[in-house]
Amino acid sequence: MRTSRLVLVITLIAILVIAAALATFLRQPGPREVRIKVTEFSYQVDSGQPIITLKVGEEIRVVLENVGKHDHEFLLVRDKDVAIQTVREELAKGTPDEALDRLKSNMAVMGIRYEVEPGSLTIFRLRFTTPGTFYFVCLETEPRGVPHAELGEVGQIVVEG
Ligand SMILES: [Cu+2]
Repeated sequence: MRTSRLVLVITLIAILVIAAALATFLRQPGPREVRIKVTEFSYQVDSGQPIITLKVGEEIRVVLENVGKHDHEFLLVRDKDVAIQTVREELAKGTPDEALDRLKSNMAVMGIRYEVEPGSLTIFRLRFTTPGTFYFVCLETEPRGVPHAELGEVGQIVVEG
């Protein structure tokens, strides 16, 4: 009786040790997660300044959360002022929304443009192959008819070589 209990305990310990070793073996380190909260009219990265710093080749997982009341987006550009100015000019010309949408998608560096509705999350991954400074902007215009980036919805990405 005592021996069988000992065998049972040893067996259980062996199973636990094997399970722990297997869990360690299977655990792959995932990409670093960066959380961005967006509202009218700003981005907050990991509860701080809207700046993301990463290394060339490093992959990050971005969780973009819209805690505001309007649609927002994450549009990656090289020059934020040119992006704002371009949308301003199109608005002045009365360019329809669909055409403005296409224009914004064409402006996006590496085609990176993600929209996020109020109360929603948009999750995506980012990786850069060259160092430099980029900007993420929101060029949505509701409700004031002004690109949100002009009201402060701008963030910076620094890619270190
Ligand atoms: Cu916005």
